[in-house]
Amino acid sequence: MTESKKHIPRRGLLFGTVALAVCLLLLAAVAVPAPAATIAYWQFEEGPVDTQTAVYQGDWFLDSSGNGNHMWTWADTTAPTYRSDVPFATVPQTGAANDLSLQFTPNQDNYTFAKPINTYSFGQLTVEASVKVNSLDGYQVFVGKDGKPVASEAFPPMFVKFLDHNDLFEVMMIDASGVPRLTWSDFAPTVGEWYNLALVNDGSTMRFFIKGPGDTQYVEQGSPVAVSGGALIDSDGSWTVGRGMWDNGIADWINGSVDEVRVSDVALAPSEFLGVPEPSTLASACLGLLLLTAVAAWRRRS
Ligand SMILES: [Ca+2]
Ligand SMILES: [Ca+2]
Repeated sequence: MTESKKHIPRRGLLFGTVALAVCLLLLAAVAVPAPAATIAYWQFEEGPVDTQTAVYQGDWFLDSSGNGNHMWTWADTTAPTYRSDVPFATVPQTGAANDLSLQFTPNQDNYTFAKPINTYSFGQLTVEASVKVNSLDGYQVFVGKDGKPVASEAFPPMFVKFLDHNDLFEVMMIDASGVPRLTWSDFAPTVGEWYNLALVNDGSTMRFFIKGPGDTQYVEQGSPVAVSGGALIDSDGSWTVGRGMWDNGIADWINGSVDEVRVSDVALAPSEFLGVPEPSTLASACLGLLLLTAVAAWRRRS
């Protein structure tokens, strides 16, 4: 056996050991069971495409979390339209097909009428939504919660919003101490493009992330905001898609599209957001690499 041939298996062994160690670390990270965190998840897949629902004031916009937080719309004129225009054809985090989104024009909305989520107490809270604006005019709330829980404030409990005056995204939660906490995007969205938004609050800090066109990851916006007493003030108003509230009146209808709205009662990590592949996908790729390494080592020996 020549000197070089003796070294090949050692190099292979070293590489294989390092690969195994990395894979074991990855698997250990993903083997931790995920908490039962999803309180509502509206995917808007009911369809059919290019139609408004004919079901009013009845559960139609389905919550796939299993918690029964389905939404309804008030009347034929308030129903949004299903479109095949989606932020992604497959949800990166779950691998689920995503065929449809909802397109809204002003005065169209859906909401959780008398559903459990309305009174759910959020010590921590993550709100995710994929959104698109068709106009930079008007204040537009993609996802909101109805009410006016603090008498001295015009704010509702929560919103994910587009601001007319500076064309930025704005997110707000009134924390459990009764103080509205706000932060903003670092950029103005482009009309007609999808943005994947995530508002995360662990009960002491609120953070805002966006994955926009061309981004491979979510990018944090602004700076973390300190909150006090818990993520969200308790209230009993509906969760809304397509409009919000201001000073206890319905307001801020959108001219745009919304898809994949998920509400969680934990502060999700950016690796857990809907718009990125879940870590177990990486672990699978790692195992594949390990297998290839083993096969290559076996071939060199034989
Ligand atoms: Ca969808
Ligand atoms: Ca504007």
